[in-house]
Amino acid sequence: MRLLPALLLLSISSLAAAETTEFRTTDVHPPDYPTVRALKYMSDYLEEATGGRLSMKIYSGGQLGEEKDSLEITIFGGIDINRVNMSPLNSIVPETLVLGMPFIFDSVDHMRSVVDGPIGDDILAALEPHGLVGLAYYDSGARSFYNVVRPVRSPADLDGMKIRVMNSELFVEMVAALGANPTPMRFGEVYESLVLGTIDGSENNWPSYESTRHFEVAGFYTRTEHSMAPEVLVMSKRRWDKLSAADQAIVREAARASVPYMRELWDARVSRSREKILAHGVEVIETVDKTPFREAVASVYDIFLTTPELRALAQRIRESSPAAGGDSS
Ligand code: GTR
Repeated sequence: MRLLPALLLLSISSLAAAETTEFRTTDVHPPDYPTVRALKYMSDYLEEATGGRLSMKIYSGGQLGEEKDSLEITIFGGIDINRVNMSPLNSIVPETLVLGMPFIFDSVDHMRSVVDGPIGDDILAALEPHGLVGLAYYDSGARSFYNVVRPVRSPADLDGMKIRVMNSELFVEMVAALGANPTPMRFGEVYESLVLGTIDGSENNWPSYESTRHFEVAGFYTRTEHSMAPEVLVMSKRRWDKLSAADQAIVREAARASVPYMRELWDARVSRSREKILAHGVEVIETVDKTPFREAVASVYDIFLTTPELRALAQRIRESSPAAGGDSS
């Protein structure tokens, strides 16, 4: 008689222990890319911290769709964790625009200190009312222009070129302001479009330009470094709300723990990608006068920073720049 409750308890607790959760996770990059390796690190961390109860099933290479589409699925709860660039979030969460603004950061270090500080936290918190919980920022370095036509040394060289951009109005206007024809397109379609001549060029950081083999087709790369829109790791709020407070804390901790690992991989990958690109014979314009580019795109600040809150966020970033003697608070 007295055994029964004890047995019942035992079976309930072993059931709970056996119940494992694998978060459905997506990334457009291939398995060896720094973001995907960092997701694996996060999954291992989760697994270890919970004795195997929580982990992540990672679908890399855009198997669950390209960023704009997979973000919508994440908001509706069909994907649990999504690693995307901030830019496809621009139309959903206005605060994310600020991080992609042209030339807003002085350097990668400046960008990292901003996303690591209170400004970064405020922007992650702004995702929540839109159905996404911001877990951490990953790195994306600086984005620069590349094309199949000619070396770009000034905005005039971009004149009339068809340049692929991410699904973000900010990038559309930025490229238009430089005199080129912006073409929003999914990341996975760019290689073929360069080969077919549907577009003349695109813009991205060294690792993405290399991993996608765009450098084999588009042989002119100019270090304009016009945007440092970072990557972000988001979780579906629907999924998040079903977790216990303790598990939410573990998920946040695992995401944060993966950031230094990601940055280490990122820095190494930037150097390796660069070497590979140079060895292939790409004409890299290393030093370019950024002033005419900066001046040409200044108008996008007025187009997109339409509220006092957005302008204040941008100003906080500018004031935190090492050149302005700031600290990212
Ligand atoms: C990469 C970024 C991807 C995606 C891609 C693109 O640098 O890591 O998340 O945004 O650029 O241009 O679509």
